[in-house]
Amino acid sequence: KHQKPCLLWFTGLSCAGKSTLANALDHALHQLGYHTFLLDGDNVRLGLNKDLGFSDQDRVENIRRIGETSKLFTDAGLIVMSAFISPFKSDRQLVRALFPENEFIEVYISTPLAVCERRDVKGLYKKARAGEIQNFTGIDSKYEAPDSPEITLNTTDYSVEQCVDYLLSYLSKQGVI
Ligand code: GGZ
Repeated sequence: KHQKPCLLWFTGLSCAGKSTLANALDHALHQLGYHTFLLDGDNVRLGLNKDLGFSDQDRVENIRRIGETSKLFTDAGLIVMSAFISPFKSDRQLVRALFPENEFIEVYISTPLAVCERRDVKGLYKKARAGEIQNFTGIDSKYEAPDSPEITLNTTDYSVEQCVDYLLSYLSKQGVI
C-alpha cells in the first residue's frame, strides 16, 4: 500500500488528549493497512529517557532524543506519531528542522488549561496546585502554544472520532496516504 513517511507531532498540555488522539489515529491507520509507529510517554519516558525528569534542561533533551528517534522511524518508511507536551517552541522548531518540508506535521491539541485540570486523569494538577509537584506544565512551568501549527484540534467541541477523521482527511489531502 502506498504511503509517504512523515512525523505527526502532537503538542499540548497534560490531559489535553494528545496520547488518546495519537493512539486512535495509529489504530485507524493500522486498520487501513498502513505501517505506523507511535511514540509517547508510556514507551519513551520509561525506557530510552528514564534518566530525564521535568526540569527545563531535561525537557529539552527529552524532545531532542524523541525527534532523532522519530527521524530514524520515518527513515525506515513509517508514518510516525509522537505525543509529548513539548512545551518549548525552540525545541519543536529543532525537531521540525530535521525533516523536509511537508514531512513534519505539527498537531496542536488546544484543550484549555481549565478543561485539562478538570480531567486531571492522574491527579497531577491537584498535586501541583498543592505544591507537592514542582515544575508542572501550565501551573509553574511554561507552555508555549504554537503560532502556526499545521493542524489545531479542539477536543472540547469534537469527539475523538471526529478528530481522527479530520487527521485522516488531512493526510489524504497531503498525499501521505
Ligand atoms: C508535566 C508531568 C510532570 C511535570 C510528571 N510537568 O498526563 P501525563 O502525566 O500522563 O503526561 C505528563 C507527562 C509529560 O511528559 P512529556 O515527556 O510529554 O513532557 S515534556 O514534553 O515536557 O518533556 C504527566 C507527567 O509526564 N508529568 N511530572 N512536572 N508533566
